[in-house]
Amino acid sequence: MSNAPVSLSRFMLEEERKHKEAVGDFTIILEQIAFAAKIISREVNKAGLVNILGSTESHNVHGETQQKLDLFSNEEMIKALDPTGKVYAMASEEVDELIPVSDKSLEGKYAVVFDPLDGSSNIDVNVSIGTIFGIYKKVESQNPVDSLLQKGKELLCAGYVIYGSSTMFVYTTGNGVNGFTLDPSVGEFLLSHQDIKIPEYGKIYSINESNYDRWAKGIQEYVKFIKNHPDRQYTARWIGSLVADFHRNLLKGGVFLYTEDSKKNKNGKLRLLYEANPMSFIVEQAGGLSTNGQMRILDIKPTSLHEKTPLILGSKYEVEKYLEFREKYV
Ligand code: AHM
Ligand code: MG
Repeated sequence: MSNAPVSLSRFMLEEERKHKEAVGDFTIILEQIAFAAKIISREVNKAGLVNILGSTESHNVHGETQQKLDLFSNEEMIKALDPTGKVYAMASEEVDELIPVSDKSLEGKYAVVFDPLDGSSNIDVNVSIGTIFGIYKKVESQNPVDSLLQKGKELLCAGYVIYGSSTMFVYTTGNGVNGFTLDPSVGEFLLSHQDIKIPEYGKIYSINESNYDRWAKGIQEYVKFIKNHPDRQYTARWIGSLVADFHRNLLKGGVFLYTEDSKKNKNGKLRLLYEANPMSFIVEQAGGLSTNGQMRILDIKPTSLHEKTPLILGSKYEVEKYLEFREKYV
């Protein structure tokens, strides 16, 4: 019995039982995100076969409008969450404003932020992509947006799903990070990576070095230092898919950076609410660090749904070194 695989559902129920006050609402939301992830995973896997890729306007053989996978994923997330009646406010990378919810959801006690399918430039070329999400408790306010513009440190839960050589669901509720791999034969996520801890330092650095000439001196000097590190030889890895780059570095150790530059990404490229904050909560829970170069990501007070932030996260050593270099070359 003790060797029986632990499904995500069972794991979540056991976690819920640890909280006497829990009434199950939170578990329902997580279950529904996992359900949407399975559907997205199915579509991602067959994307090449059914030619689902292409513009939103294109039509399939039945004359039906085809959807891009990122819009499809967005709808799946909303369709999974809204009927629960538990989610009072939602924001997504794919939707400019607050997502309208049904009347019964107005009674909900939670707010959810998500990037339904991150790394969309990789969809057409069969490279790993992912879903990122974060869950907050609703705040008392007339304006539902206030429930979404909370600091990352208020997150109750954050997670991501990676659609790679296998599909994995990784999440934390502030009590360690656990990973579950989808067993397609039973359609269940099974516990495969218990209590994930990021190594204190790694050998991987992930940054889009094509931006080198547009970085501040401190960033350039940091990358030079990493490349010529006195104690070990680092290697560069850049998939261009945050979930995939982050997932690898979480398991192996190292640093991921999307910094500010003087031209295209004046405030970085990644979004605070549904990219930087959930990943930062996860990395801290795994023993790593996350910063924008000036402050802890989880301490930033968001001011708009889609604001961007420089994001540097990973093993403690490499992130602390980054801060040293930034301070030295102000
Ligand atoms: P997206 O939200 O439009 O998919 O863009 C975010 C992605 C991240 O997954 C990745 O880290 C980054 O963009 C890659 O950027 P670049 O194209 O500069 O390599
Ligand atoms: Mg994105």
